[in-house]
Amino acid sequence: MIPYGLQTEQRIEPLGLGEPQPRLSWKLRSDRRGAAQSAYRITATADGETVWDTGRRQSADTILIPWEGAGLRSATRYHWRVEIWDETGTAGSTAETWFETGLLHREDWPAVWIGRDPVALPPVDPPTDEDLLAPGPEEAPLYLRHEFQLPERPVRARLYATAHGVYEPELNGARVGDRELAPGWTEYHHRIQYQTYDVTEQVRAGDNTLAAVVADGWWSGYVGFDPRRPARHYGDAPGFLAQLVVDLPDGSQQTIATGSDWTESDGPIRAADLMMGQYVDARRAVSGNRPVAVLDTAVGPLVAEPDEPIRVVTELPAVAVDRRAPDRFVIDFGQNLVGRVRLTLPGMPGGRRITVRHAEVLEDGELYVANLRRAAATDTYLTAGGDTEVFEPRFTFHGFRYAEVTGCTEAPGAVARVLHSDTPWTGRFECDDPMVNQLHANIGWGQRGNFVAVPTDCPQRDERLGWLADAQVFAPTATRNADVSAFFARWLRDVVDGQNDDGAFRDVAPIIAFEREGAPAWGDGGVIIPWLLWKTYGDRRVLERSFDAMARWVEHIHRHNPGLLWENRTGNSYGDWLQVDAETPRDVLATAYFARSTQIVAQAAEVLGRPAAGYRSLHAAVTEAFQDAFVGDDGSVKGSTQTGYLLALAFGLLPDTMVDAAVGHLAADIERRGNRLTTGFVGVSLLCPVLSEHGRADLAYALLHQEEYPSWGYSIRHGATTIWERWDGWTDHGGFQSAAMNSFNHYSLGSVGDWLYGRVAGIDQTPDSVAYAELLLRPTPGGLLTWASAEQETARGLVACGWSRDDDRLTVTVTVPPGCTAVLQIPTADPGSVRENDLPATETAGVIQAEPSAAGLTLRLTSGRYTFTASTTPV
Ligand code: RAM
Repeated sequence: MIPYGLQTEQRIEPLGLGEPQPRLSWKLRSDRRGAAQSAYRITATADGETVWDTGRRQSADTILIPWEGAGLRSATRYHWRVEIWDETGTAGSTAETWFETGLLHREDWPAVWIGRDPVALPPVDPPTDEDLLAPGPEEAPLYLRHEFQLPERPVRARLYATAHGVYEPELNGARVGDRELAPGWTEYHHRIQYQTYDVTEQVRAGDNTLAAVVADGWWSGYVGFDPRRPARHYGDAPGFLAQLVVDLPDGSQQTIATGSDWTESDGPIRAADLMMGQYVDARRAVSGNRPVAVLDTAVGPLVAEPDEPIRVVTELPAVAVDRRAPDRFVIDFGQNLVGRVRLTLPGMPGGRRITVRHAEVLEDGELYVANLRRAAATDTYLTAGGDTEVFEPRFTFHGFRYAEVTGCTEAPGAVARVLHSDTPWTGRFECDDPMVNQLHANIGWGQRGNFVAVPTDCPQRDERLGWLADAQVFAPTATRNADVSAFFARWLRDVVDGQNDDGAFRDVAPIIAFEREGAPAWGDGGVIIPWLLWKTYGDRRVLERSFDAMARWVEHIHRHNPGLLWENRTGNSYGDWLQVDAETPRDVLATAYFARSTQIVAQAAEVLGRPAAGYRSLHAAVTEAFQDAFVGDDGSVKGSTQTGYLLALAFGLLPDTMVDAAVGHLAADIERRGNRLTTGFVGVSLLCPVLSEHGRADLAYALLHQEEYPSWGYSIRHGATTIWERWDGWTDHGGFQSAAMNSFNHYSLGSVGDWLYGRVAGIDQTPDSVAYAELLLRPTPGGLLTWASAEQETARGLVACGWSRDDDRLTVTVTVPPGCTAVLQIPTADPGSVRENDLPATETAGVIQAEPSAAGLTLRLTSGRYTFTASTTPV
């Protein structure tokens, strides 16, 4: 049995950790059935000294074990190793890793914020014709610079840096690190993240230059759909803060920090904005040496970056470059993606204007940009002149599949550079239906493109906001595809900070434009996501840190709705947003969420050992109020919409005696429409899971395979490579939906991904399990599929489940990580036929219990890899 994937604070080898009591985790892998950890020992060292030794601890724990070693020092590298003992008490292998602390104390920061001194700006030349299209000097990014000398080459050098805006550091002319759009976007009024870079190899003896380019970013650029510029959400202009700490061979230390002795210059980037694009005049060198202003900003609130930054994660080559005019090309990258284009331009005279526009879709063969609204998404490059030139904008990103390049007469080389918050990818799903595989791919691309600093609704138009409902419906799917533990935990701090004095969460976090109280299913994201992180990753700390806010949200709803139906203070009350041909009553949806959030708060209170009884009884009372007001004697739910039934069934709001009737109403509505859905953002996440849970996997499959409008298949049939915002984003009958709101890259309707993993392939956990300790494996052969399989790298190790069938045999393959158990349900009408190799399931090593039922055979398994076969006589 081998420990692997060691993490500190849910990250591998984090550099610049800010958490004073980090938590350590490892995963386990073994080929042996029943393998489990019985004990562990953690030892940690810093500067060659032992700072923690747990000794042998009799414990199966592997996740998020809090640091109990010596108090952590700033800027120190800690090495830790874990040794494990297996279930027989035999010492097993060890594994090691490290983390390095950032600057843990305010006093660690001698640096001061610097920015442009408007008084020092050069006089503006009268504009030439060409310049009329160019941005003014006050919009240009900051080119900051500082020269310094070192007596010797350092043995260690760290750069700590952050910005008001987005920045890229440089040392001695070379870029530092691989982060994009640092410091990311947080609720800047409450905290700005700093980044830590290991620059030991980039600093030298003698003369050195530390530089940075800083653009507006979220700080002072366009954000959301607020047309003001600068929108002054945070500040008027960019700023920068950095310090380079070098350790010299003689044991001395020097700190080079931002201050009044830095200078500012002009450079080729004349303007850069996340939504508008970047304007580069390559003829301009970095020149001039103007004094900077020391900004009147108190240092802080600075926090260490707690999750993986945004990076360029992959590149896609152009699949077609189509000449449309002597100097105009339309390029297809074959995939709706988020990032930017890197152009390789043929040799040209200086000053040629190259323009790159972006679009997700084409209309009559040309870029369709109406749905970008005010986001210009246009990059401009004035050539330097001479040989081949490479242009890639740096301080902007676009959502696009197509790019139009104007201004060169020879086809440019083009590569799409895909960027997103670099959450490690952990999931794989596959089956034999290409359309379903495409759906899964579309969901993954929607996740990539919309996990950029915060979980956004869309990446292309003038919006790109952290909408809470979108996030909460999609989060379960996101946890399947990637390790989003640290990403969501960080964003939740913004959600909590956004709560108003009355206890209301908002619709979006960070708060931009939407000052109103959160709507039902939107504000509830502040309750649902911390709970999900606890259940999926075993992250108790995020639950503790969110708990008071979660409770205040429920109390806020209760206080304004003493009748227990959520009718007042519903904010923008979006209902089942973008549903089709059905109107779920808002009070039904709101009250269902009131019940659900109250239930979660009660459960969270129990986990944390806080008083839960009050929330338990409130939950019972809201459920009763829901039944009295909305549920008919025949099991109907007011409004009789699919989403109404889904909410009532998924959230347990019906008396047991009415569940079957409600399932009947739900199924009848779907069937009456020819196996079509009507669900919007809220209902869709429950649709297939509820049908599977209540014996109608057949209908869930019918919806999955549906290719007529409205369905996932319909969008795929029309070329979708991401999930659309609306079922009718484009239809045969109506063409494009209103450009006022029509994104082709929204993840919400992709929340079905959770069901692909959880039911189609069959990976889930039992209701009381935390972090997949007790798996619930329910492979569900059905629909047009003859096989499906999924794998997930969970917090405890690799989980897999897959099945295949032919005319008379069903084969089920599962992997249960060491220390975990599994309840595996094998669907067969002949439970006695289940075997592994030639042995009946009951005699198979690792099978603890076997229970036949009408639905098949339920096996309780220890850890290990298993392959069972069963007869496929229909159940
Ligand atoms: C749209 C957003 C988002 C949704 C809100 C209500 O503008 O794109 O997806 O949550 O409206």
